[in-house]
Amino acid sequence: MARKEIPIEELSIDPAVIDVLKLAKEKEYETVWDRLKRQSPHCKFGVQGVCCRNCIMGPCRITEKTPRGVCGADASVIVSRNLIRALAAGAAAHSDHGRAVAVLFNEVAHEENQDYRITDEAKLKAVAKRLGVDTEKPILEIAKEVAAQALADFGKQDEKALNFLKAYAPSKRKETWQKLEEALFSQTGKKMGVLPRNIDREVTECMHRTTMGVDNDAVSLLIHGVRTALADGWGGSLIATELQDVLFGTPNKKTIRANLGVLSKDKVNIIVHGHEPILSEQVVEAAMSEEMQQKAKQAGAKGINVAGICCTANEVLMRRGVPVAGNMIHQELAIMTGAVEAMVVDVQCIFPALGRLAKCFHTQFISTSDRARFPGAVHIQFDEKRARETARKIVETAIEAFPKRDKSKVHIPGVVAEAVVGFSVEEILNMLGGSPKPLVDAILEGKIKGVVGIVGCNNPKVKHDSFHIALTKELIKRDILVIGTGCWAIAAAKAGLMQLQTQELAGEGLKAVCKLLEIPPVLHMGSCVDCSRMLVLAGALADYLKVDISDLPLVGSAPEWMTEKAVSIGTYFVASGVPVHLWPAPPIGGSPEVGHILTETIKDLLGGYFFVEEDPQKTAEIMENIILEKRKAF
Ligand code: BF8
Ligand code: SF4
Repeated sequence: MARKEIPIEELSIDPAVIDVLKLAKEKEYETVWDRLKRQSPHCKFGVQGVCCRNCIMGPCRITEKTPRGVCGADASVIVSRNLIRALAAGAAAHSDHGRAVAVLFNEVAHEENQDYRITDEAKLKAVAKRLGVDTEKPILEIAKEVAAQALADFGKQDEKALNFLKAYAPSKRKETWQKLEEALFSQTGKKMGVLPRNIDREVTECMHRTTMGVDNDAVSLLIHGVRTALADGWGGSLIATELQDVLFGTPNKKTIRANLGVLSKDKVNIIVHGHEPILSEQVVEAAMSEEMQQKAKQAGAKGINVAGICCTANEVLMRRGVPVAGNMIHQELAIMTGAVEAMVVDVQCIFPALGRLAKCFHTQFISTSDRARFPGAVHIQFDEKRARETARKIVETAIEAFPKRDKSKVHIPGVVAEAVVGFSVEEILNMLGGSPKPLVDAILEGKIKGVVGIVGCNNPKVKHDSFHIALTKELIKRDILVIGTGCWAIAAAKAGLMQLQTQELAGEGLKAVCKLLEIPPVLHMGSCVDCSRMLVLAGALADYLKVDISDLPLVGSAPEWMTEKAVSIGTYFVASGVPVHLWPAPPIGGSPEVGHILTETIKDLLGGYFFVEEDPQKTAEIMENIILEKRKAF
């Protein structure tokens, strides 16, 4: 049955989205929802994860009548192989981003790049201290050693755990992983590694194991998935976050504006979209320069306005207070406002559909990464060694497009919300007076029952932002502090949940704590690689209390998730001891065995586990029950 026509009002809870969707319908601009409708109903083998294309004897599809593929692989093997391939892709995306930062940081340390510099020496010293690097040396010497350890995590060939994981993961959790490796060996006689050795190696090994005729044991495959996810969370993503902070500054509290209304009707609008601040920081810098502002004025504009979309938005809003035009689903809608001169993209979560759409407007759709090409895009290769020059060229291209703007097509919804953002772990500890004690006390006293971390995405299968917002409101009402990243954070900012007034929506205990600290009960912790900030915060609480993360009243969630990166994030939270909620359901329905392992068996092995729930109210209820249960053990 084809997906039925859904009224526009039912597609999103965001009034700016509804406004532009009405325009899209009138002008017949194609959107992600139109394409979803045409793709529906989705192939049920794909939905259940039982389609295998890993060799050319197939493709094979598992049904009751055909329980094995041509090679003999059953549903459990196929489902687990597909799952960890997706996980490997997600871990690779985050980690390739992390590598780019590590390589650049290494160049800066060796004075091989003049366009970037070390902005936050205090953070560099803190990272160095964790890694066991002597911090009494000159700053560039410290940087060189930190860079060497980061790069080694992508390339070392020994069997030891990642340098960053060893330096950052809390003690009890490291013991848990170590013991699990030993227990798996003594119970099964099979060696199954949990501690990641090298980020690239674990991803490569996922691909190797899942190729035809290699690993055909669901448990062994899934345990390697855990190892790969840990290489992302306590490796690639963490390296990205920490070294970006060193290069661009550690975020602190600030107020920003969010939603399509941040676009300006009389300035050159540049949208930075994608993920890597290596690019967006330079574009923001160039756009702010007097020279470029003057050029914009010569072109008839009142100046230049930069706004973000997706995680790039989160990076520049956390550090620079740049406004955010929206989350993942806003990317097409932003162009439809007719007011965007340039949509500048790098990698991840960028619709290839943008090229065709941009052609209906004066918008320059500019791709910049050698890893990411798009049909219909103008490519301006971003070269870190000539970063300033390239950024200037990008901004000039946007300025040149301004006179071509068709004023009759401009339609900017007047929807904007303010949000207090910038909650890095450092900023949170700073507000707490330097120690996690006040937060721990508030939790022990029950003023804050627990903490829920929410991540990512938008998915047109779910009413846009609806799960994010309903769940967040329900949790703060129950005195549960909500922290998070990615497109969830943008949803919360747009919905006004990151304003101080939101304290009034929180339960009495949480409200009192937030008033004291002058923070909203909903904390923006950054982009998706910054999920590592949540791990570090959990680790700090665990080490402070001398317990394991799995003992803490913490729960994770990825409502509205869509990307393979979320598979990796969810798994590294589970592997770090946190129960994780998912909606939509992951493609594992074809194997009850895999479902059981991920929702039950894994609890005893790692303390964390997955659960799936479609209803936000029920999800909040389940989360509260998990939290209350964990609190009993305190
Ligand atoms: O890394 S939340 S839709 S933008 S994947 Fe993508 Fe999901 Fe948004 Fe950022 Ni994260
Ligand atoms: Fe089919 Fe096995 Fe080949 Fe997969 S690996 S396509 S199940 S024969």
